[in-house]
Amino acid sequence: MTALAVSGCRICGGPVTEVLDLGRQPLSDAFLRPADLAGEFFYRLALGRCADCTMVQLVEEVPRERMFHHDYPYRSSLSSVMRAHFTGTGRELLATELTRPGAFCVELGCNDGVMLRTVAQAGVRHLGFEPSAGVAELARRQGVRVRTDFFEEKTAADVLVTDGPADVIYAANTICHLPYLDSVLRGARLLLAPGGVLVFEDPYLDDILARTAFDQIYDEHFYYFTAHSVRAAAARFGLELVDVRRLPVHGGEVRYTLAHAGARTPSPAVADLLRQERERGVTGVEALRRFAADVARNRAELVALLRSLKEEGRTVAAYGATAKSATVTNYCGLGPELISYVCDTTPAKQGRLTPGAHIPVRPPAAFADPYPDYAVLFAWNHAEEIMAKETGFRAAGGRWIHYVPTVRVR
Ligand code: DWN
Ligand code: SAH
Ligand code: ZN
Repeated sequence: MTALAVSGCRICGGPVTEVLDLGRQPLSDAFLRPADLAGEFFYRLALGRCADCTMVQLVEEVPRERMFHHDYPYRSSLSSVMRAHFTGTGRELLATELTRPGAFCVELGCNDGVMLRTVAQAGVRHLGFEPSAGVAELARRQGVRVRTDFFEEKTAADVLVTDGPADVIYAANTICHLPYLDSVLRGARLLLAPGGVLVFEDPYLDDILARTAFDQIYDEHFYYFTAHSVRAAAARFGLELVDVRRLPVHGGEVRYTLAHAGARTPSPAVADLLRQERERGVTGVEALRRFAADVARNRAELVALLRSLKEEGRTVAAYGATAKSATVTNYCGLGPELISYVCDTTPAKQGRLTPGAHIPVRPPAAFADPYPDYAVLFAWNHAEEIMAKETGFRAAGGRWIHYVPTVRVR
């Protein structure tokens, strides 16, 4: 199973112009044991834009089974901010869309049950799709009903037979992971009740560009949505964009709501965001070219800083073995000689080496033992939560290195 070069837009078949090449990259969530080093998988990470529907997407597709399997390490519940976000989301769905007796909620990428446990605890009918068996099992332990499988047209059709139509299909940080979005949207249309909604939230292209957050680009993130590109994709499959809401999580996301075409009146927020996107030029190719220049500058500055700290004999570690950091370390060529180790709370990442760069991952307890002089904040999207826990680092004279939106030492 090698990566597939995509010929044309995965949604509409239109011509895709490549705008940013981030080079040869490993699987972003494949944390290695020493024995795995020989067989490491690589693909070419590059971003393209469809000239016809404006969808920004990767130009190579990694087979889904290579990314999402029983050892997939990411656990949504390890951040208290994200737990609160998803508890709030569950309560909101219960209060707005899941009110009729017998209402049915399907979640794609339910992970460890961080959102669906709230729906399950309310006694509401639900089903999570989660192909990564390890995290699916954690969700079951939270009382969540899970099918260890990929959602797509075929599996959606099965659920329609076994459970009937869905009032809500919800997905966080999952729809953008699915290159076969055509099949997913066909499946959603099939499974949604006439008045049902597909609600999904993913990193927002405008926030990525505005913050030079190039580390949001990695194998799992196949699409980089805007209201324009989502509206166009939905329309091809009989769905309509009826609401949008900007979210502060993960560095800036948008929650999109799709309904059957003509079933709901779009909220004023949709026209507003479409207008903002036109004004800001987010959907054009120029914004992406500017972004590519920003990314190259960001890399040069980060590499120069880390090399000079090394020459001065400073100790440098990192915090948060994120999927995002695979792009940073491999694009910038940062290995253990520049970043000695990275601390992370995820049990399945600890004691392993980061993909491609092979930086050792240690538990957070190792951070203060002793503190490094500098720490690169790879989990910058969780900055507040991490700063609140790690106040001892700065108190001991330690300094954080940020690279989003610009390289700076704090
Ligand atoms: O889209 C995706 C998002 C939702 O999650 C997936 N494709 C994969 C994953 O991406 P990521 O790894 O970049 O996500 P996070 O949430 O930025 O990862 C944070 C990492 O930092 C985790 O490995 C846990 C760790 N962490 C920590 O060590 N201490 C996190 C917090 C909040 C902490 O206090
Ligand atoms: N919703 C969680 C997890 C996001 S990570 C959160 O926001 O934190 C993306 C998840 O999608 C992974 O757990 C992965 O296993 C799952 N996934 C990948 N392909 C999928 C598919 N076709 N259907 C359902 N889930 C899928
Ligand atoms: Zn297209």
